[in-house]
Amino acid sequence: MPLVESEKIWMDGSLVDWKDANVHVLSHGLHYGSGVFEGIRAYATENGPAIFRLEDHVDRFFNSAKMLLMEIPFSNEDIFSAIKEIVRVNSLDSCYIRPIAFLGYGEMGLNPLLSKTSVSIAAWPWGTYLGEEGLQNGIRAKVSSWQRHDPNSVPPAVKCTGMYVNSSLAKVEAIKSGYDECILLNPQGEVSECTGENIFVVKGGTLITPPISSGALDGITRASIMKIASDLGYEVKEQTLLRSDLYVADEAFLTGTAAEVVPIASVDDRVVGTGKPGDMTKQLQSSFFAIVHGEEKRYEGWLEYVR
Ligand code: PPE
Repeated sequence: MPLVESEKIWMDGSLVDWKDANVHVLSHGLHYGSGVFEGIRAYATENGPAIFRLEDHVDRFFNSAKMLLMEIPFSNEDIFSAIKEIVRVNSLDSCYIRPIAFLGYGEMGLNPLLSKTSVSIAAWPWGTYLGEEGLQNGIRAKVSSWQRHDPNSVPPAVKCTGMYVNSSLAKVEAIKSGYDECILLNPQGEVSECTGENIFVVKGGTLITPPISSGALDGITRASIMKIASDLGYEVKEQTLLRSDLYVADEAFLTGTAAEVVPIASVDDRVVGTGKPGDMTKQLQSSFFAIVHGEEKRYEGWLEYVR
């Protein structure tokens, strides 16, 4: 799917035309993967576009930078308002938002401390990440032959551009072997997450997701689903999972900002449950979509209205 362009991109404090949002080929981030980013969505509501859990995304953005000792030359408040502004100026009702901070042009060589950080924020309409069919009926997943990063090589908690080579390898493996998505295990063989999503299973009525210490990103959709499920009265556990736990789960699904909430129909060709989206999955999926569209007043605190 080609990118649907919008008009303006926020770059280091100014609004520039989409086509002019360029960087130098000797930018540090391009050579060494020295960038941190976020993926955020805004959804249409009856009060105009609302950004989902903006504060949490901005906090995670700054924490990623902190872990890399990357200095962001803007305050948390500056980035928060710039994100709202970019949705507003592009007159977008619903969109995906991509803030990125990366080391720019200035010095080459591995030492990142010599380069200045550039920040940009783009927003554009982005439809269903894993396809409408997947969202409705579930996707076919495969356990990847690639492992998630060991926390002593690159911390999985950092949403850093360079570490997505690992996710891309796994994504390509999935596609080339006829699956929709890969699940990655950590070096100890525990389930961590998918290429760009967290993973959940349902077993005996309990909702289970691997702990962050298994190498998963502290997903904001993950945290939202855990809260929604517990508000609905379900038992929710963070528990280490092995790949065999996925094979015999009653239900499974993945969560992410881009992907949203997507049922998993099979893992390594083992049908999960009935192979159709399970009851809890469907209920959590529909609550999630109602909440992001502003239809559930008790979760209003998660919405940041743009107008
Ligand atoms: N794990 C990984 C590795 C990941 O990249 C994401 C988000 C998640 C879990 C879910 O986190 P959250 O969005 O806070 O619920 N992946 C982003 C990038 C996707 C892309 O293709 O680019 C996203 O969903 O925006």
